[in-house]
Amino acid sequence: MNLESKLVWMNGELVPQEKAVVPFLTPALHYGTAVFEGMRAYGTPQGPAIFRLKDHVTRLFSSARIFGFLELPWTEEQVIAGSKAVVRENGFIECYVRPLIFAASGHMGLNLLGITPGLGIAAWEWKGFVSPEAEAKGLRANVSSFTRHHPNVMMTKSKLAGNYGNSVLARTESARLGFDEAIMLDPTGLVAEGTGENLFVVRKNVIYTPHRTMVLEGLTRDSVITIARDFGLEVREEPLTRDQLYVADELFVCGTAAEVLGIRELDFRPIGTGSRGPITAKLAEAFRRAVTGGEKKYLDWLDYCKAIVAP
Ligand code: PPE
Repeated sequence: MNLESKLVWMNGELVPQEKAVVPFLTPALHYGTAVFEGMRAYGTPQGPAIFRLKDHVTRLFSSARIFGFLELPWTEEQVIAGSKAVVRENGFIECYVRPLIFAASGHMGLNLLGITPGLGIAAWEWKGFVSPEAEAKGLRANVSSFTRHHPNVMMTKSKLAGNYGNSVLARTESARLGFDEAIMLDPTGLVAEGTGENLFVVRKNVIYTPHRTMVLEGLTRDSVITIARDFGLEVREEPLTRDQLYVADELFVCGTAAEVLGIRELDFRPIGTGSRGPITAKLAEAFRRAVTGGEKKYLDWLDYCKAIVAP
């Protein structure tokens, strides 16, 4: 079972988990009017550190601005401090950290005016995002029958809770069909992303990924692009079609929860050799070294929580 935070940061203070509850008539629960972040703390030689914490918190505030939560009573610095406190005070070394700004009270109308926002930060140990077999060999995926949001329908650059109905439709369908993950196409039919990850193609030693226009600007995506270019690999952001995925040498997805995962099969077509490819493996290993403090040049991606590591 996943270990969850005993202490949750609610509206500026750490409270026991039993007190971090919201009433049934919380607008966010009914309308998906909440924005969130997903980040991870990793064990490093300096104790637990949250990977790209500042960038995640900046994206949380961007999500709030995009959605229209305009006046928030918290600063980015408070959320940074609160996130570190949740990791530290719960005694976590490695965990997933989830800040969420939500429509807490005011009224039940479809309007943010007059709504009071709430902010909670919790964490849990999120192991086994996929089976060990899928992690080692690569995922089996399908192209979803559901289309990724058009950016003028839902705000795809915002991690809006309501957006995730789209991902849940696709992921549930995929699971019921017996796959590990779904790849979503955008409203023009071009490749967008996974349900909770960005997507990459490797072909003839060049790495391709869809441009940022239609997808979430993933921080893992950004980190992987940096790592790949530092290896001297060419990375191109350009439109990709479904059939380009079928003829890839390698495919992989990446995100905070997923980290870097190969795709070994798409729509029943084996990709490349039908196993996780060598460039994917190299990037996944380098990413792992970066997040755990094993790569000097990426140390500034780490924000230490200053917990004492058990001997
Ligand atoms: N696209 C989507 C739609 C998405 O939700 C995520 C993160 C990404 C791309 C990758 O972004 P980043 O984490 O910054 O590299 N998805 C979050 C929630 C996933 C879940 O299963 O829940 C995450 O990975 O935390």
